[in-house]
Amino acid sequence: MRSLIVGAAQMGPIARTESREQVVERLLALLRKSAERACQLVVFPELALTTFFPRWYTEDEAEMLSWFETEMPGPETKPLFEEAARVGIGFSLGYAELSIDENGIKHRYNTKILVERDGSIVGKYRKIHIPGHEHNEPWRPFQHAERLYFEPGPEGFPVWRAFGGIVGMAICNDRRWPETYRVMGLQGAELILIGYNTPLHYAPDIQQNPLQAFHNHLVMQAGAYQNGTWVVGVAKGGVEEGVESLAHTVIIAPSGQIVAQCITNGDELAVAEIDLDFTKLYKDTVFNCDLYRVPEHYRLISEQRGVVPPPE
Ligand code: CDT
Repeated sequence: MRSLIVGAAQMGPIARTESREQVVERLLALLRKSAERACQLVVFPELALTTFFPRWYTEDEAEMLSWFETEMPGPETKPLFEEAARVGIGFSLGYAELSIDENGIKHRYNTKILVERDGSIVGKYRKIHIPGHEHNEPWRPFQHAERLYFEPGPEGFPVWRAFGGIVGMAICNDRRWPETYRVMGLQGAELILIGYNTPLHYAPDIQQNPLQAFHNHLVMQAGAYQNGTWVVGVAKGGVEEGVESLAHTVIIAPSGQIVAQCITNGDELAVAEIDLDFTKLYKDTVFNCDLYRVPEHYRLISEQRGVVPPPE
């Protein structure tokens, strides 16, 4: 048995006025709870240092960049890294990243990092499936302008050897796309860490609103089962700046079963001891990819973007 005790550190709302220091205090409280429960790895949500700012459209670059981190750790996040290393707990943290390339061009990413128990960053994932819209859409009760704030990550879906296993990451809307899990599954992922901010109100089709919790679990349970991997899905939930977001944080086994979950909309820790060897039961049997996959019949998945129906 390759045992790992994992904490899913759900967060309640973060107010627009809440400072990074105040948010880091909340993260530290969750980290200390994780230590009390012997966690070796704790997973925080998407954009865990700020309110979910894509709900506001802006054309003011300074206002936009005020939500982004230029270094990690920076002065406000350093206490989290230090305390995690002191208590020997690794963590995964979502935040908005401003990166400046060798030509001086600014890139804005929706990013998630994996930090080992000694405080070193072992991996960085930048969100690929950027949902919502780029332009102001005043007909909506609130905006979901992620396509204004973020460009898709250029590095695909890497996995890392860490915490005694093979670990990957994904961010929010990524979890709805089966390709996300499969690309990591084909690299042997045994544990996929996901953070999300999911408003209950989906403006393009409000019939989906009451199904948000169902769809959330449906996609992550399917991704876990079909790839024989553990999945940890962590929400920032509750009513944030007037917008209600889904909670329903979960830890899911390679069988697709939920083994731990949060029951509130606020800061809460769900814990499970997971056996990374349990992945073999699925990876070596029903989802033995070497034996059963037929990639020559899957070419459309990577060659084509949209749907092309047959001629009339
Ligand atoms: N943060 C994020 O990716 N949220 C989306 C909302 C739905 S699309 C507007 C999600 O997939 O949950």
